[in-house]
Amino acid sequence: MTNELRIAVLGVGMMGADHVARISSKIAGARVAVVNDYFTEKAEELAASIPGARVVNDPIDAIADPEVDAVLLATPGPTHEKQLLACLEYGKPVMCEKPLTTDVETSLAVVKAEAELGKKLIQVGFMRRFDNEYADLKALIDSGDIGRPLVVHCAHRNPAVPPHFDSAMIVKDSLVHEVDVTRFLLDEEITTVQIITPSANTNAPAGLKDPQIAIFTTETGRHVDAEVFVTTGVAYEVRTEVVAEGGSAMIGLDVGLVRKSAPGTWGGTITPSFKERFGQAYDTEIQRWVDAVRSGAETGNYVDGPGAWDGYAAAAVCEAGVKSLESGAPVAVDMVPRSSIPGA
Ligand code: ISE
Repeated sequence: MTNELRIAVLGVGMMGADHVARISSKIAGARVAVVNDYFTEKAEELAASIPGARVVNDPIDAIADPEVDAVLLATPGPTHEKQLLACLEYGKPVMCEKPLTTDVETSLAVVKAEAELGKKLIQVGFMRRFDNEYADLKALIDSGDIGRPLVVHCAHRNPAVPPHFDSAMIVKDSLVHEVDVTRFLLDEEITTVQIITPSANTNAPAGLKDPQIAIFTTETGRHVDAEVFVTTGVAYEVRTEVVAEGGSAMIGLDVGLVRKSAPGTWGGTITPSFKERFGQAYDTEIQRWVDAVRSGAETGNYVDGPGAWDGYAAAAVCEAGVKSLESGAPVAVDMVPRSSIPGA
């Protein structure tokens, strides 16, 4: 494709608006052609600030629009199934912010619909795979230099979350990234999940089970633990340590510049949110997606990164996680084998 990719951005809340700004200022070979949001005024205000962008009020009309080449979905999760199926129906490549859909059954239906089409059109926005530090860690593991990984320790801390965030959302919205990181780094599926809830943070909203400690077991019996703590009141922190047979490696120290100054103090800055911590990852993710879509007609491949299957696997692990949250016991992940869906 020689022309710029014309993207429809559906949903312009925090993430969608961030992607609109990114596409308009940093991404080569693409522009925002259409903006859609449930709140029309918000869409109109944003479109007015982007040369050549217009508002289409109905999300399915935006997907079907003949002057739209690809779709970026940053709409609420419950709308994804219908919108993804529409993207498949109209043959539009789509970058879908997580979750793929909000439950396992509909995620599987989307995987099957894409497989039947025989074309990979869906990419899921698990952006950590594009973060330079995670990419380095993955390359180190794949090089074999530290031997076979046996254990992974993850820490995932948010300073605060919106008021509607409940205990299950800690699993589906936050822990889900550790699920994807585990599958990405270890290249195998997660088979059981246990979630332990220690004494809750007294500064968290009443009833919120925060922090949570998740334990995953993988197909070959490897162990992953993840501390997810979303009301620390401090900063955004994401760390991963891999312990292998021939050494260990850690990313996410997030130290940046360390300043020493009189009278005898030292320190640096703290990262406020995922928008800053993973800014580079989002930029790389969207640029690589745009490049893949632009060359898709020749290569037959419209994704460069996690696809619908990865979204389904994450949904299945999170469903087991939510069950474990209620019982505290390990819960087996219920997933169909990938080989049962030709083309998935
Ligand atoms: C948020 O929705 C994200 O996706 C962030 O990456 C994650 O770190 C945060 O915990 C979630 O709430």
